[in-house]
Amino acid sequence: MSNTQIIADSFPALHQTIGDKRLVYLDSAATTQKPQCVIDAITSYYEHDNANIHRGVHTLSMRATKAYENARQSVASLLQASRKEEIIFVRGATEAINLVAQAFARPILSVGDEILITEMEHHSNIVPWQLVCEQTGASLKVAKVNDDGSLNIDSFKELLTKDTTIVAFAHVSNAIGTINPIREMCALAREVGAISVVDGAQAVGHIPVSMSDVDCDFYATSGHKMFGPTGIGCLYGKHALLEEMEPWQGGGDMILSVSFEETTWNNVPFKFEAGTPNIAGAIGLGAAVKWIESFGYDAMVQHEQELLAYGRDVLQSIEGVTLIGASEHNAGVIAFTVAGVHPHDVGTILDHEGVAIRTGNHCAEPLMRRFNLSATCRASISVYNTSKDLDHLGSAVQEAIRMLG
Ligand code: C6P
Repeated sequence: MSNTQIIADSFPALHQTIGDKRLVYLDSAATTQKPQCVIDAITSYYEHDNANIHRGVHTLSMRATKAYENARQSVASLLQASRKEEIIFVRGATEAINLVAQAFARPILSVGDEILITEMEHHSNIVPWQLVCEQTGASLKVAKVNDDGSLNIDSFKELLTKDTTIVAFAHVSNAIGTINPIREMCALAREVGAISVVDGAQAVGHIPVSMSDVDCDFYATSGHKMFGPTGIGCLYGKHALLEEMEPWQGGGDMILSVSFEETTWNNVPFKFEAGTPNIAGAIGLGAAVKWIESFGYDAMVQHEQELLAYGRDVLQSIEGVTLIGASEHNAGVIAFTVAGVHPHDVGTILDHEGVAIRTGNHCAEPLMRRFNLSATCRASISVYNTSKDLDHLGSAVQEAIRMLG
């Protein structure tokens, strides 16, 4: 049995048929499948340790608190944060970016300030900034994307000025897979005194990321895109910045003391975790981190890069298929169109063949417009995929062309 087969075996949802066809799951950019150890960690929490955290003196509460805080430590180690207090549990990358926009950016922005993003952002890294611009009078600037899907770094540099207060960009584009040079981009932001916010939703489940190396100010992740459960993610923030910030939501656990006259805040990170958090989600995420570590990023990158090259070849050899934004530095995302067949129809026919891909604008409408498209097909790869999956994708696309092209 090949290594990849052993890996695929630990993801129970992959072992099913769609109609009479083997499931070929190529939609990991939307959400990854979950390894058995993550499912077991969540089940075990509910079966044995279910209790609220940070509040109880009883055994279950102490066990739950320990597991939740261990998960924070695991994420901090994976991201090479300098301390675990720099990790705030949130619902996902969307909530992480909104937290920064409202709790960090909103109080410091005013008319004349600029927020720089790029054309390849997910709506989650556009709309929170538009909201905060409306609230403060700051303005939004957008760096261009090249025809091959890479960032136009000259455009990025040109738009960085003394007025730039915040620079927010994806580590990896969800729609086309471009890996951005985030270390260089954060350094450029620092040169003009701007704060960097990296949307890492599509990175951590595929490539190693080190906060100490990248030296960004904030970094957002989604647990469900890194083999963890939905409804949990993390915001990394530099400790000094988190200390300065006011909380963004009020409630239990985020306070030290409350009176009608004066309320004082709890320490970082609890100041940003009002209310009962997603305890089971955090524990599941902790298990996902351990799974990533045991697999190892070297093996992950090698496997996904081989499959990316293979998948591009498979699709490019089909007449009528055009790859979109297939840059050199790309994670395992293949965006494509099929001449004469709408992406949604391609997706439907592929589903009949057991192949799961995503079609549409991928919550990146401005990027679609940049390529004069309204939608694309997107096949996204993870560690459990094989070259056979990509062969299957190729035959299913040929079937779509035969039926509708
Ligand atoms: N992209 C996709 O199919 P949430 O929904 O909060 O977990 O993540 C939002 C998000 C933010 N940034 C990037 C780069 C993303 O890819 C996503 C989620 C999914 O591409 C669902 S739209």
